[in-house]
Amino acid sequence: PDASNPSSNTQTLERTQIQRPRLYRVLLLNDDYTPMEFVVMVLSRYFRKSAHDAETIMLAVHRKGQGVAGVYTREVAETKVAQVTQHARSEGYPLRVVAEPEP
Ligand code: NFA
Repeated sequence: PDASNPSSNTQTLERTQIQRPRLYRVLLLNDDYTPMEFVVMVLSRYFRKSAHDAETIMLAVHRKGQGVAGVYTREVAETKVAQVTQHARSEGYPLRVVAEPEP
Protein backbone atom coordinates (compact mmCIF):
# COMPACT_ATOMS: atom_id res chain seq x y z
CA PRO A 1 0.00 0.00 0.00
CA ASP A 2 1.08 3.57 -0.73
CA ALA A 3 1.34 5.20 2.72
CA SER A 4 1.34 8.65 1.11
CA ASN A 5 -2.10 7.96 -0.41
CA PRO A 6 -4.59 7.53 2.46
CA SER A 7 -7.53 6.33 0.34
CA SER A 8 -5.47 3.74 -1.55
CA ASN A 9 -3.99 2.52 1.73
CA THR A 10 -7.43 2.19 3.28
CA GLN A 11 -8.80 0.27 0.30
CA THR A 12 -5.93 -2.19 0.38
CA LEU A 13 -6.40 -2.88 4.11
CA GLU A 14 -10.11 -3.49 3.65
CA ARG A 15 -9.58 -6.06 0.90
CA THR A 16 -6.78 -7.88 2.73
CA GLN A 17 -8.21 -7.86 6.26
CA ILE A 18 -11.99 -8.06 5.88
CA GLN A 19 -12.06 -11.16 3.67
CA ARG A 20 -13.92 -13.74 5.76
CA PRO A 21 -14.13 -17.42 4.93
CA ARG A 22 -17.43 -18.85 3.72
CA LEU A 23 -19.17 -20.68 6.59
CA TYR A 24 -20.86 -24.07 6.40
CA ARG A 25 -23.76 -25.43 8.42
CA VAL A 26 -23.38 -28.99 9.61
CA LEU A 27 -26.87 -30.51 9.54
CA LEU A 28 -28.16 -33.62 11.28
CA LEU A 29 -30.96 -35.43 9.45
CA ASN A 30 -33.61 -37.46 11.21
CA ASP A 31 -34.03 -41.19 10.75
CA ASP A 32 -36.08 -43.89 12.48
CA TYR A 33 -33.23 -45.99 13.89
CA THR A 34 -30.43 -43.91 15.41
CA PRO A 35 -31.00 -43.80 19.19
CA MET A 36 -31.80 -40.40 20.68
CA GLU A 37 -29.01 -40.83 23.23
CA PHE A 38 -26.44 -41.38 20.45
CA VAL A 39 -27.47 -38.11 18.76
CA VAL A 40 -27.20 -36.29 22.10
CA MET A 41 -23.73 -37.79 22.60
CA VAL A 42 -22.70 -36.65 19.10
CA LEU A 43 -23.87 -33.09 19.79
CA SER A 44 -22.00 -33.05 23.09
CA ARG A 45 -18.73 -34.63 21.91
CA TYR A 46 -18.30 -33.34 18.35
CA PHE A 47 -20.22 -30.05 18.50
CA ARG A 48 -19.49 -29.08 22.13
CA LYS A 49 -23.12 -28.55 23.08
CA SER A 50 -24.28 -28.52 26.70
CA ALA A 51 -26.48 -31.43 27.80
CA HIS A 52 -29.50 -29.11 27.69
CA ASP A 53 -28.75 -27.70 24.22
CA ALA A 54 -27.91 -31.17 22.86
CA GLU A 55 -31.29 -32.49 24.01
CA THR A 56 -33.12 -29.48 22.51
CA ILE A 57 -31.34 -29.79 19.14
CA MET A 58 -31.83 -33.58 18.99
CA LEU A 59 -35.58 -33.22 19.65
CA ALA A 60 -35.86 -30.48 17.00
CA VAL A 61 -34.17 -32.78 14.43
CA HIS A 62 -36.45 -35.64 15.50
CA ARG A 63 -39.60 -33.51 15.06
CA LYS A 64 -38.70 -31.30 12.09
CA GLY A 65 -36.51 -33.65 10.03
CA GLN A 66 -33.23 -31.78 10.26
CA GLY A 67 -31.36 -29.22 12.32
CA VAL A 68 -28.10 -27.31 12.61
CA ALA A 69 -25.46 -28.92 14.82
CA GLY A 70 -22.91 -26.15 14.25
CA VAL A 71 -21.42 -23.64 11.81
CA TYR A 72 -17.76 -23.86 10.75
CA THR A 73 -15.29 -23.11 8.00
CA ARG A 74 -15.33 -25.68 5.18
CA GLU A 75 -12.50 -27.97 6.31
CA VAL A 76 -13.70 -28.09 9.92
CA ALA A 77 -17.29 -28.78 8.78
CA GLU A 78 -16.17 -31.55 6.41
CA THR A 79 -14.02 -33.13 9.12
CA LYS A 80 -16.96 -33.20 11.54
CA VAL A 81 -19.18 -34.77 8.86
CA ALA A 82 -16.57 -37.50 8.28
CA GLN A 83 -15.92 -38.14 11.98
CA VAL A 84 -19.59 -38.31 13.01
CA THR A 85 -20.53 -40.46 9.99
CA GLN A 86 -17.71 -42.90 10.76
CA HIS A 87 -18.70 -43.09 14.43
CA ALA A 88 -22.37 -43.70 13.58
CA ARG A 89 -21.51 -46.42 11.04
CA SER A 90 -19.16 -48.10 13.51
CA GLU A 91 -22.17 -48.46 15.82
CA GLY A 92 -24.41 -49.63 12.97
CA TYR A 93 -26.53 -46.46 12.91
CA PRO A 94 -27.75 -44.77 9.69
CA LEU A 95 -27.42 -41.19 11.02
CA ARG A 96 -26.86 -38.76 8.14
CA VAL A 97 -24.72 -35.65 8.61
CA VAL A 98 -24.13 -33.12 5.84
CA ALA A 99 -22.45 -29.73 5.39
CA GLU A 100 -23.98 -26.92 3.34
CA PRO A 101 -22.70 -23.41 2.70
CA GLU A 102 -24.49 -20.57 4.43
CA PRO A 103 -26.42 -18.43 1.96
N1 NFA B 1 -35.73 -40.39 15.29
C1 NFA B 1 -34.76 -41.08 16.12
C2 NFA B 1 -35.50 -41.99 17.10
O1 NFA B 1 -36.69 -41.83 17.30
C3 NFA B 1 -33.88 -40.11 16.91
C4 NFA B 1 -33.07 -39.21 16.03
C5 NFA B 1 -33.02 -37.85 16.29
C6 NFA B 1 -32.33 -39.73 14.95
C7 NFA B 1 -32.26 -36.99 15.51
C8 NFA B 1 -31.58 -38.87 14.16
C9 NFA B 1 -31.53 -37.53 14.44
N2 NFA B 1 -34.78 -42.93 17.72
